[in-house]
Amino acid sequence: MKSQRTLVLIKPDGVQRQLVGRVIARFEDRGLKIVGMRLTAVSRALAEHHYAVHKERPFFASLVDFITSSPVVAIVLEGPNAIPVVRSMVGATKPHESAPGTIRGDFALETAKNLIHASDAEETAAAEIQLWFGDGGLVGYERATDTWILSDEA
Ligand code: FUP
Repeated sequence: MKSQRTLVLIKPDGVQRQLVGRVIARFEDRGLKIVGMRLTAVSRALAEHHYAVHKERPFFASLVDFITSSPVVAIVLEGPNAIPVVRSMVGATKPHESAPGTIRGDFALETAKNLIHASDAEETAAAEIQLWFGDGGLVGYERATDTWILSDEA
């Protein structure tokens, strides 16, 4: 078991549809710890950097337009295997392939409005957390519930 941190973005559609609380509640219910969180407008530069891997894809411009169109909530979650755990809770990229019970499978219908982003690997998580929160933007702390959620080795 490996303690990991991962970046989640509740994208403009999630904020506008007032689903922020319900999405965060799923992660809290699972036992993941919030170690960073902020509501923020997204500059084009930040959006282009975040989605740089998709720069050559035909949907890149609309992806950047969309994520800069309205605020997002950026969150860093911590916990054992947090990266794959959160990805599995988020569901497949295309909502028609997302299983019911996942966030996209329960709340989204279109790939371009699939509500949420989550880091997909350790290297991307580290880079994305640095990009969105920089140095010193996170808060590590003990929760009273940690002993009931985490094993002693965590
Ligand atoms: P994911 O990691 O599940 O968010 O998926 P990707 O990194 O592959 O895609 C990032 C975003 O690009 C998606 F959330 C939506 C957008 N996208 C499209 O609009 N069309 C596609 O075919 C693939 C992705």
